[in-house]
Amino acid sequence: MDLSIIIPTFNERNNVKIIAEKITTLLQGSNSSFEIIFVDDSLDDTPVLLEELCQQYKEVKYIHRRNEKGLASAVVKGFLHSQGNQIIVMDADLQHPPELLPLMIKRLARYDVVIPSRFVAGGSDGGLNIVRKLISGVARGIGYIFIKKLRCISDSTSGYFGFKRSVIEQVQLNPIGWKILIEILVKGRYQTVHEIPYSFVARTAGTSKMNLNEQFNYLKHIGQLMMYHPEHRKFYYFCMIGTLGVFVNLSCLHFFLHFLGMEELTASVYASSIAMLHNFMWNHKVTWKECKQQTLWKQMMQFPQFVLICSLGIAITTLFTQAFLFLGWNIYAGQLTGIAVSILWNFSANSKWTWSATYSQINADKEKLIVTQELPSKENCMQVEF
Ligand SMILES: Nc1nc2c(ncn2[C@@H]2O[C@H](COP(=O)(O)OP(=O)(O)O)[C@@H](O)[C@H]2O)c(=O)[nH]1
Ligand SMILES: [Mg+2]
Repeated sequence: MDLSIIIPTFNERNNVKIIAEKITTLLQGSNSSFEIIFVDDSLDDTPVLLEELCQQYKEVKYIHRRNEKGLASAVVKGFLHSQGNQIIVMDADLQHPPELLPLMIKRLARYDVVIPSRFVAGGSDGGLNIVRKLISGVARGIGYIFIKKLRCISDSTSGYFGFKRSVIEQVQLNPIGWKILIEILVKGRYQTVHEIPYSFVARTAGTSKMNLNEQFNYLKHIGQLMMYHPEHRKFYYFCMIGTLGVFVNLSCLHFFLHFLGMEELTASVYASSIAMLHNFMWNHKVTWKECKQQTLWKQMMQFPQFVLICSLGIAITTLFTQAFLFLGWNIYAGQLTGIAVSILWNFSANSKWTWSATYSQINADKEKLIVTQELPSKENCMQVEF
């Protein structure tokens, strides 16, 4: 089987017939064999219509789940029952134009993942109202900030996408909620992604099932995926240890000032030194635990290196604070900006020098992903290397 098209459905009685007809008309002339798998959780009579479609078209199959619900888990169920070498996921409500399918199939011969995108030149998300546009934009922004791999994908929350089966082979997919594409982009095995512009149109029949609960599920899903990649995990451990270090620092300062009666400057320097030692030990034991330096000399240099890098981090923060004061801006905003920049500096520099093996791993990952875009003029162009 060349292609499996997975369509999740929930109360889509007015759409299933139209989409099945459109897809079969579009693909029947092609040389590829295909199947359309509806994964249905409907409470209305959609399953009756799906049964009729199965009689009418040999390509149509459906799974009806009685005790389960949820878009992403329905799609995963579809993957498990599919046989195609290529897999395409799309909504039933015709907001994802089936007319794009022939081009997607053609591109899937060359690229591992193909994503019709609303946000590349020639695309549009006109089918969403202003509130949905805002929510969708914030959701994409959150993914962009917290998950590095999503940063070079313009439409990572899309429900319309295709990929080669090899991308998900031996990959454990456990999506929460709706956004199965981010799960595949984070966990899947692929090296090339191709984006095709398209216009997301408004629904003409049935209603949207998106709700507030799904927005919370999306945040949970992002949280889960953040910890999936070892490099992401390292960064969040680093931040958590740093936050704990602040409490250690303040508690020590209080102890030295009020219980030992130390002079302020001495108390502050001692408190910061203990916090630095605390951070170093935890980062060594947790964040970069698998990263052992080969020579004794390198091991001995780790702590001084860490102190030097963190001291430069403090200098960066001070620089920002001073710059903000000079410009007449708020000192707390300056301190916060400085802290954010110094966290990035501390993490990158310590990855690169103090626990250096990790850095080469990050670079190795970077070279692997190539994202290209379909352009109206040329066939496609190189867009970004991640
Ligand atoms: N199987 C299944 N499909 C669902 C579920 N929720 C939504 N869908 C389908 O997922 C697709 C996208 O849902 P839709 O309501 O159009 O979301 P929107 O496009 O973001 O407004 C449609 O084909 C829905 O029928 C669900 O719980 N189970
Ligand atoms: Mg829809």
